[in-house]
Amino acid sequence: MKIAILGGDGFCGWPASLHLSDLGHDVVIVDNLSRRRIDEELGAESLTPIASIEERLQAWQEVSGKTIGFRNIDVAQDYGGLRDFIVEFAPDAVVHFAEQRAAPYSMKNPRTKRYTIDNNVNATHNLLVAIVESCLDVHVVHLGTMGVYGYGTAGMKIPEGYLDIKVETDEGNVLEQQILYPTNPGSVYHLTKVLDQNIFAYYAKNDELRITDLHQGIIWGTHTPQTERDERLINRFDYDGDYGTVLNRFLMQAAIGYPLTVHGTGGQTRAFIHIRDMAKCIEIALNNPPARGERVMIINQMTETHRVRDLAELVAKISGASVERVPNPRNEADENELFVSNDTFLSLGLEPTKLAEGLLQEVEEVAERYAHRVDRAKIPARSLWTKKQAEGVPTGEK
Ligand code: NAD
Ligand code: USQ
Repeated sequence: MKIAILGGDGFCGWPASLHLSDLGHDVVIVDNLSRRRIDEELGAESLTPIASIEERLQAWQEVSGKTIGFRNIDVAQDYGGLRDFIVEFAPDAVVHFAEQRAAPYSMKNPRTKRYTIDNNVNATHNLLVAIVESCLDVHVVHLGTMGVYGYGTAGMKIPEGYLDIKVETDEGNVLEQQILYPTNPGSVYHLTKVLDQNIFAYYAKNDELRITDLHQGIIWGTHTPQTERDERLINRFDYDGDYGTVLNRFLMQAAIGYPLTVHGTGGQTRAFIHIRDMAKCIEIALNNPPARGERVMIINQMTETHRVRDLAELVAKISGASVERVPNPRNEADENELFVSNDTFLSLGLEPTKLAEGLLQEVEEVAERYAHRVDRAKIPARSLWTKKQAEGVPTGEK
């Protein structure tokens, strides 16, 4: 297949690109390197020393004999560039990772809120318009999030996108239909994924685009079999208070002797998936596209759920780290249950890589190896969700 990977320089996009190239697909990465610029803006680099995109691609060529193309296009701002690329490359599929993905960054200040909405919504919409304009039949595989639903429970597993409902009409008849499962986003970032969902539904209906929306849980781990093949192929490992995600942060904190930062009571339950399974899921999704004219295929891309304090206790047990409960900077429920249906990927052959001590230790070892690169001042999460939390102090940001 000819596959364009939007956001292929990122934490998920890079290992997914290598995985698909390794399988023999013709892969081109499209990325504007904005994530690397945000590293500079925050003064917080990846824990692992990631090579430049040029060096990464050169290294992949050397170790695998395969070529991955690269185009520096801002898919949110440069519509013409994106459309011309789609027409010229004529991909069978586009995997869309190219969004600002950190909830804390999206809540930092007025500028980052507006950037996250502008970037994410425009990136998604531009892609769909470009495909329609190209008149090509391209399967879009988008990375969405479990967080569109707000981690609540309605006494049932969160289904894969759609909810069967019965309503009584004004005439007193009972009408049965399926609707998108109700959303309840918990950050501006998660809100963009809710908006994406509606954009997808519209273009699947109006233009019969073939779209798969993967509602992914929190990724943990860092290596995949391909990124391990050469130091220059190493994947990004975010640990800072904005981009670091919870389990990788705990493993990094354990590695450097920093108390594990549990927000609030740690009763938050979240969905997780290992980075290797993420790449496998993308492969499976690409091999199982919806038909033209079908509604958006929504698949829950997660393999297990865990409570934050249980993860902290597990990491503390295997590493001897201490656990510290810090005031929660977010506006989120202290405690929640989470039950998620993930039947589609299991039925299509995914064999989940479940949380195991060995794998946790592997990530901790990566963190230990690069511990000298940690800036401890960047570890605390300082992005506050509400003005109330900031005691009404205006940010002064334009
Ligand atoms: P990332 O920030 O590491 O990667 C995103 C990439 O997209 C970066 O390389 C960035 O430069 C690029 N990008 C952003 N805006 C762009 C634009 N306008 N034009 C071109 N390139 C652009 O993020 P990630 O962790 O790899 O996440 C990828 C996707 O997966 C995101 O959409 C995210 O919402 C989703 N996701 C991630 C996780 C996770 O735990 N990391 C979990 C669930 C879903
Ligand atoms: N948390 C802590 N301590 C920390 C960091 C986080 O207790 O040091 C808590 C948070 O308060 C939250 C939970 O852990 O309750 C998860 O936070 P996170 O930063 O690991 O994950 P989240 O903000 O939800 O975002 C991440 C990705 C995002 C993706 C989402 C999937 O950054 O791109 O969409 O996971 S999901 O959570 O399923 O919505």
